[in-house]
Amino acid sequence: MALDLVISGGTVVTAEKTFHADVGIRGEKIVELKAGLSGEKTIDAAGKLVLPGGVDSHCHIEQLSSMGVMTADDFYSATVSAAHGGTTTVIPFCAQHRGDVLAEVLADYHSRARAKAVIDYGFHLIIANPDERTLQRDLPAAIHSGVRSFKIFMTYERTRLTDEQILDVMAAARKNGALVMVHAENHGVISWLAGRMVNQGNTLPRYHAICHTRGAEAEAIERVVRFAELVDCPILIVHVSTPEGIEAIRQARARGLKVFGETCPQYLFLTAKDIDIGLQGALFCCSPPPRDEKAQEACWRGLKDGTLHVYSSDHAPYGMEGKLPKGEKTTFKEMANGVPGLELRLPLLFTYGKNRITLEEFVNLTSTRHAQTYGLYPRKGTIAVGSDADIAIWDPERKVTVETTHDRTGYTPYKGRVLTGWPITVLSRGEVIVADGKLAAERGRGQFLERAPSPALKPLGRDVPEIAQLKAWNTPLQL
Ligand code: DUC
Ligand code: ZN
Ligand code: ZN
Repeated sequence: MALDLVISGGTVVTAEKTFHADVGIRGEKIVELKAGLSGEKTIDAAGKLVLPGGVDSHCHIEQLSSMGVMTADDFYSATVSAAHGGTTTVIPFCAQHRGDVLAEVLADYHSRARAKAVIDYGFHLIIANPDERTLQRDLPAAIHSGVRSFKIFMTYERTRLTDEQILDVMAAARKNGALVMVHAENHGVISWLAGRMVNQGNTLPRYHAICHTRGAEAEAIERVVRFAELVDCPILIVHVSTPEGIEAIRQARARGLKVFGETCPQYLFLTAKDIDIGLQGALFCCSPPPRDEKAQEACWRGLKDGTLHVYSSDHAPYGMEGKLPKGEKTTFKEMANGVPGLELRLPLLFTYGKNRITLEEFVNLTSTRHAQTYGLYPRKGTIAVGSDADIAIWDPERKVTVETTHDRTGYTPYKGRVLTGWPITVLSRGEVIVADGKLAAERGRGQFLERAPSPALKPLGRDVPEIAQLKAWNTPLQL
């Protein structure tokens, strides 16, 4: 049967290897990978890199924050922005707030995303209300419907869970085969310092970075690792920002535990100095905050040695109303937390990673590992026969001076940077959705991805001494 489309003459890069081949596409799938293919249509990729589309496993889209602020992006604008940056799959969050019924939250996100997304998407959950119904009924049902991961918070007044609730949620994840993603920062440290700062009249955004201490991150990671060990539940620590936090993950892994780490562009490319520009620093505030050059180096090292497993955007897009709701009177405690990053995640790493990571590592960190970790591989995250034809064709020499992006925040923290290397043509399931920088995708064409249990996330089957003792007494712990 004839091929519908051939991407010819390019250099294909996967997480394993770089090779010359044409990519033959029929319908939505890659069906051949070899030289000399011909098809109904051809895209000439001579001199270009042919990479799997990015998979962004941490982004907030059309989500209400715990403080009641809606993201500037909806499922249309966010996915359009992602596509322009070479990302073809997103996994945003369905956020349960205290008092919310999880099943209703999930249904609501499904209906909004279905109507608007231009690229494929899965979902994680945010669990803020782990009541009986959530734990026994809605969470297992969601997991079995392909939403196989959820995030919990150790800080934020309105979303944080108690230690007992964290253990409950981990037990539900363990029983039903899901991954727990953790926002690990010590709540007491942050709120104690923040209270003192505001009382002293220190209200500018720069004090946000003071309150979210390095130690607060490391302490929470160390604590939650012990919980995960007790329940024998794999976890992924999101948005890791400090050498101390990375070291805590490294040590957990050295003890053989399944503890994964994630970092984001803001921890590689921004520092706390970006926040220290008066009130406008709010535009650079996220949690945890960007740190310093030493922390950036630690993040690069963590990515290189695998302690940090994935590189995601943590796109949390808020416009000026979310950032400065009270104008000049806004204190750092009232700003919406987060920075946009969906579109520039890949071009930033491509540019600044040149002398640090290989092209294969680039693909692994931006695409393949996400698909593997979150149960989408090999449908997503690679260029292989049988995979979805989700492909970004990169011009490695294209220079772009960052001015604006396609999201709706109205700003980018990376304005003025000169990036080298850009995805010029992007395909999703065989369809060109960005052609030489121009959108060619219809609203609502993106599909929901029911995710499989990830083989990487099987529990270890290793008990802490107390759980082993219970088993020896024939009175095992009931999760
Ligand atoms: N955590 C996130 O993951 N994103 C934005 C803000 C936050 O605290
Ligand atoms: Zn978080
Ligand atoms: Zn986030």
